[in-house]
Amino acid sequence: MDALIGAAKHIEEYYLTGALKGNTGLAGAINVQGEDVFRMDQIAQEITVHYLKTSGRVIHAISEESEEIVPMNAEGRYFVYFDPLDGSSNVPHGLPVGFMFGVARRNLEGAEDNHLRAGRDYLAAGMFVIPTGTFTLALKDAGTWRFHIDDTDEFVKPRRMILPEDPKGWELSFNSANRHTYAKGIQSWIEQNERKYSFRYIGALAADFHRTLANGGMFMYPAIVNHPDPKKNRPQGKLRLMYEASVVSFICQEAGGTAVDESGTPILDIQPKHHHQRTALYVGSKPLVESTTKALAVALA
Ligand code: FBP
Repeated sequence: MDALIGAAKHIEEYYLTGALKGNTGLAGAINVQGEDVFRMDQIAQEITVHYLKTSGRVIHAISEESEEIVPMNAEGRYFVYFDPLDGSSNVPHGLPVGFMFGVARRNLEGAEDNHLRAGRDYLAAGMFVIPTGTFTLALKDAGTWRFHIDDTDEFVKPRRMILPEDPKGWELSFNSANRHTYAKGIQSWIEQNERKYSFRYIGALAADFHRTLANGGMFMYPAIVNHPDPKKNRPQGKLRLMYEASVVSFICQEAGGTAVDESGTPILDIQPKHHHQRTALYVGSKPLVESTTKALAVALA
């Protein structure tokens, strides 16, 4: 955990001085996801790999910014799945981005097991919202806790995070520009529900979910199945399962919430077939998430 915290602090330092040092631009490369890579993505990746390797505790890692699995320490005991800088579209503006991670233990007893773990097998998951100095950490069967950085650069004052049950303060978070490309069931769900809740969208999963966790409600990135240009459809979803969706779903579950994919399958039960596998995501307060699953099922019936 010290390595992850050290990496996050270092990334935040670079992010805070990004504009001054000219690091907010594109790096002129395309990543495995087919996206333009920002210089800050590369910096965050290099910093994280350095800290995890130096810890000596990690056997290998999976990162959004690395096509292949990143080998680390043969004697390592943990797998780490991370997105070193989530919400890249916010980088040029110095707006909130996230450093997200999930941790699973290597199987020391039995045969060498594969690293493709379902979120349910994670031991811990967390996210730093940069540059806000907040760290949210969930530990298996031990809840979700939010820490704040103090003036000695230490994360302190852990506060237990439980999703508020009172729907009065709940919020909805999704890219409204995509609404007409969603499945009919979700389009009608939005029409029936959007006036009941405030709408908030920062464009970075870590930052948007950070709010959802505090105020309740739901963040969703549904499958895109009705795009006027069929080539732009994304029936498998946009967000990545192992280092984005499973991370916020693990954190949400430990805070009393839930998360599902387009078919209503719990995100934490999805066994990854590939380390950059994508998924649709509905995460947040149980009543809202479950009502989207019903709406999707009704529309399909
Ligand atoms: P990366 O920036 O790490 O690729 O993450 C994907 C992401 O930026 C999420 O953080 C965010 O929720 C979503 O994509 C925003 O997508 P869009 O710009 O389509 O709303």
